[in-house]
Amino acid sequence: MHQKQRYTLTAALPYTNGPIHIGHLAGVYVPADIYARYLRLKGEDVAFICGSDEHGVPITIKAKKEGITPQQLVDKYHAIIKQSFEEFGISFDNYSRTSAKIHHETASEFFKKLYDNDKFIEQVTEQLYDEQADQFLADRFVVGTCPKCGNEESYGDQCERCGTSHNATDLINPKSAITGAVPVLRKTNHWFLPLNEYEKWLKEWILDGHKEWKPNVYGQVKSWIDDELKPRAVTRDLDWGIPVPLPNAEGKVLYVWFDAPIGYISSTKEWATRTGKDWEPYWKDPKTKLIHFIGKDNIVFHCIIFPAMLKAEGSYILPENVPANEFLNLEGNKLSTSKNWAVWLHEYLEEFPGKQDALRYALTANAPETKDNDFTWKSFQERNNSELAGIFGNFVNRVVVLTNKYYEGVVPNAGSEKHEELNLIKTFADEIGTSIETFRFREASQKLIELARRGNQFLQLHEPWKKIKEDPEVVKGIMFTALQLVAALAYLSEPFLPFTSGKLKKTLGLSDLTWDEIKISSDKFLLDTGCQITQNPEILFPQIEDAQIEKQLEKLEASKKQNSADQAVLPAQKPEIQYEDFSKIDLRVGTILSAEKMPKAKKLLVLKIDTGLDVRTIVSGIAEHYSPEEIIGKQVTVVANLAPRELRGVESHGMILMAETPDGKLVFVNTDCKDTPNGSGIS
Ligand code: B3M
Ligand code: ZN
Repeated sequence: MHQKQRYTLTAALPYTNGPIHIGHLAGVYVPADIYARYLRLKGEDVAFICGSDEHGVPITIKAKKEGITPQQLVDKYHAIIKQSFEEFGISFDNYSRTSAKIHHETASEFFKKLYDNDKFIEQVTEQLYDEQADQFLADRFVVGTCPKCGNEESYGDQCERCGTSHNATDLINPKSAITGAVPVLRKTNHWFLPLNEYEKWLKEWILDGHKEWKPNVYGQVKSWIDDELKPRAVTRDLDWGIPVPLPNAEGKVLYVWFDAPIGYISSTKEWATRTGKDWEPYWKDPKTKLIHFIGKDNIVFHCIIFPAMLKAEGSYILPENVPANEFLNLEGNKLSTSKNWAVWLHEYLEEFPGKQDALRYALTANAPETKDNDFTWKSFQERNNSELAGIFGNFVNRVVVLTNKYYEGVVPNAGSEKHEELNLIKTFADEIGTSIETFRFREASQKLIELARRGNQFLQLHEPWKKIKEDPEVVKGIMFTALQLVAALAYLSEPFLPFTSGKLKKTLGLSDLTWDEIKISSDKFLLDTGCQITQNPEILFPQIEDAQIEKQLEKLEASKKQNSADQAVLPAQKPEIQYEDFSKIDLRVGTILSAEKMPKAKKLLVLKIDTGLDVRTIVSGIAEHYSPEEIIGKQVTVVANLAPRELRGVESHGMILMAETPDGKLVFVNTDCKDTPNGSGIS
């Protein structure tokens, strides 16, 4: 009887200040889901835990920007995120939220226990204060230069470039992200976790005890510990968050990175209550393996701060591993929520219905496991069309079609010759399993495709379609073997391609097996002789067409344009003038009567304009933006009393007003005065 190993798997709680994008999926949720699904197939006892991270300054800032309350914001994005995870097949056992009562209770109790056991230092310190906004500045309410790497856009609690976590007062040249004001220092009392007191223990636990952790994680942790750990404030002067459960703590809440990791525990409690389980073994039994799936920007919180909190509390287990991934970029640029430079999961699900596995596979095959990596729509199309459809789908389709053609879908007998390819099933089940267990999901996904490739090679080698006439008995053995390989793909693909696996198991009429039961032996097969497979197989991986990719690239192009519009640096306002100065300008409504290109001057058009006062020639630099014929009859705003000047031998008398869009197009200043005669004054 298999002795179940208990696992608590956590996936970073996404902030509910925006939807999930492919960076979150590649970095955290797809690898975590592959690992959870695999362990379940191994028959282990798995609690796969997540939930929405609903506190913290990012939430307040975004709510203000959207003109809604923080609670309305988190309600909106919690629903979108939860729904999109479900549709994408991220198989959490529980997805909770940190605004839930059970979390407020759990986090408050946790804090109170540390407080009662004198694990905090209470200090009155000088914190950054914005006198204009009349509030203290913490975390993302303040930006400044990172003391470690010089990044000038570091936040108050963390620098996104080097990952360093620091106190806001460590920032150089801090500025309020609310008003832009230079903050002053004002006294306030907070509770600090003295991380420095855990330095020796962290060195022993991680640097000596977990040398097997991924180098990108181990390296970052080592550099922090070497950089000397300092006390970290675990409370804030904010009005959105979990109130500090102490009498003299009016207007203070728990720091979001203190409460959020405790969200894993409260989500486990919520799950246990719903399923009639005991939550404690998942967090307190030393035999349980706790594994945190996160992105690299969360390493310090999951390898130093949260473990120190768990150690201080005393009754919890510590993470067995923290296999953090690096970052995913998009078409060569950093993914960015604020710049809308992202592929949003909920939009993908709408625009590519039924293609969850295509994205799961592309993000796994190209995952940023050891270094940042780039997602391109072209590579996404390639992975689906050449690998999933071209190798995996092609092999399955050939075998299913031939089985229907030769045997009306009934699995033939094994034939006299035992093909060695049957051994591939155990070999690949073991190799894929090892890759998954060591968090090498890219490698594991490529082994799955390799098994399908070997299936195609087996068919090419034996060419059953040529032998069926003169050697039907031999063909039975070939097709029997090929069918076992297809069945193995149905089982082994489940962690990576759960939707495909389900369809294929249905096509083949397969029941569920554990991972070890997949490893067939000489007398126990996956598909027995006589079994009936479907007569009309579903195409597993429809082609992704160029037009679909083009549409996505156009969407990104539009984001880029919008970004340049948002970021266009407007020229400074010109020096102030008096009304008398302005009243000298004579603006009139005019109409373009004719237009022609100025010879040898690609930018200039020679216009005849009826100004109401006269019909005059005005030369205008709009030839690269408008053709002569398209502007005849157009009403324009004319600067009528501008002194005439000669341009390329043509006397131009006046000017028409144009505006420039962020991408440099010239547009007519809107004189929508269709009932206004030429010559009417504009003021
Ligand atoms: N909300 C995710 C982030 O930093 C953060 C994770 C919390 S896990 C306890 O984007
Ligand atoms: Zn930095």
